[in-house]
Amino acid sequence: MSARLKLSRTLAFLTLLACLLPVRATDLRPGPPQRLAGSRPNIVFIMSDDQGYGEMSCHGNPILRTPHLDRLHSQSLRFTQYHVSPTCAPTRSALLTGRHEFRNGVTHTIFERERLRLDAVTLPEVLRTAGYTTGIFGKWHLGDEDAYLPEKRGFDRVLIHGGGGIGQTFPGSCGDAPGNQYHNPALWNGRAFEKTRGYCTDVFFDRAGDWMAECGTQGKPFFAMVTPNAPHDPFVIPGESWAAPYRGRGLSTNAVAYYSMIAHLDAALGRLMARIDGQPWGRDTLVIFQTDNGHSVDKIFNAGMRGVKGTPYEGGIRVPAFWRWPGRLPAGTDCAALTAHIDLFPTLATLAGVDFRHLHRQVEGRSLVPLLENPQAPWADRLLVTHFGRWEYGESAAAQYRLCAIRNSRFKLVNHRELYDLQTDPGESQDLSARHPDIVNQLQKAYDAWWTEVLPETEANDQALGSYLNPFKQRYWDQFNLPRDPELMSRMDPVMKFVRPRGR
Ligand SMILES: [Ca+2]
Repeated sequence: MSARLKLSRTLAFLTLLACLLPVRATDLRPGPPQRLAGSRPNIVFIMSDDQGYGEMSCHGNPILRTPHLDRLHSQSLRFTQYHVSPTCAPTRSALLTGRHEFRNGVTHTIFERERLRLDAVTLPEVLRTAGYTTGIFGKWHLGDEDAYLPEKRGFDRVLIHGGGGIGQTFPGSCGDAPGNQYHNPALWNGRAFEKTRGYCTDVFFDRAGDWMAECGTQGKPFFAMVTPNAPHDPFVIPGESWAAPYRGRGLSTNAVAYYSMIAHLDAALGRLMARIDGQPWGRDTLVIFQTDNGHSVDKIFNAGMRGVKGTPYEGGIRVPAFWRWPGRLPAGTDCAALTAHIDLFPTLATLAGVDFRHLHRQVEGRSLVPLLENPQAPWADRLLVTHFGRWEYGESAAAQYRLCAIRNSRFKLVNHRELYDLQTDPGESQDLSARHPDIVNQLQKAYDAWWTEVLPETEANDQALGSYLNPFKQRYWDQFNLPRDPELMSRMDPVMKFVRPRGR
């Protein structure tokens, strides 16, 4: 029996097992009369960076104030059990391809292991076949070499920083323009760098809004990805007035700055929403807000969840997901079906009316359209796998059971040994593995089969030797005819990727 067949049989058994368990009541009320498939809305997809589920007042944060996110929340259909990967590039690759990041070769956020493999078909490429114009404003983080840039992966309009964050430098290809900062960053527009003015979040939101207004007047549907790097570290306060409300509240210095960055992002989001709502095409526009992983600042409000960014616990991977489309989606409604980032691709392709059946080997996610039409619609149970990745070079085998999880809508197996019942214990505090050895065993088998199947997909990027200069720095130095900085160059030697930390 092939590994794929074994895996599919194991998954079928587990799905049956899950269906026999009391998952949730099913309401079969009919959905709204308008069908959504092929309705071709404009799509504005907004994703902040390292903002967790708890970083908004509508989710109970006792300190942070986010009036515009709260308003969007009240206007949206919310997927309350929506899961992403534990870190940045992995989530982005899954969103853009509809499959787990490891199948994209993405197992890290640096070291060429953030590169989205070139034979993957991306969401904007598919949307373009349906007549969409596509744009990205913010963080890309799926490869900085020429062939990997968003203008080569389906985006018509580009305004991005390099690497995983503004100003970063890593060995090999991952890194941003030299000397870049959160204020007044130089950004890549697909042809050259533009020296922008203002705080990065404002630049991304406002330029996205300008572009949408252009698209809206042309009567062509558009797909805009607005992916600010905030509130990812470094924690740079946008201005003292944003930080002042959070001082003297018992927060760490980092937490004050972190909250100030989110409050500021909330205002930028509000400005963009006002622009959308002020346009005649606004009602034909689907706005989606989510974040890319849990928060990175420890010891702050976390909505009752365990873990932070980089962990397989819910605090690392369960994030907000708001879908707003006036008159077409129910407002102020929660949907608790088990959903994930891999569902975005098939959902948006379906809304755009694209036939993507030829991509059945790529797309693992499910269309959420039945849930958009009726949040109580039947939703078969499923298995989702999480793995942190980031093993040291050559040590993937040892990482098999490190910071990983496999789950259905009720049970979650963490690190191959801890079992949690998420329906009764969303804080993952009581290990039930001794009580349910049969469920542990089945989930372990499914996980092992998955690991065996996906690991070979990760090797090309693991083995790749990156460039000797970060391409973003090289382009910047060339464009502005600047001398190369020897100190920065010493930090880009790609061979460092293969050097294990001392003491190991
Ligand atoms: Ca992130």
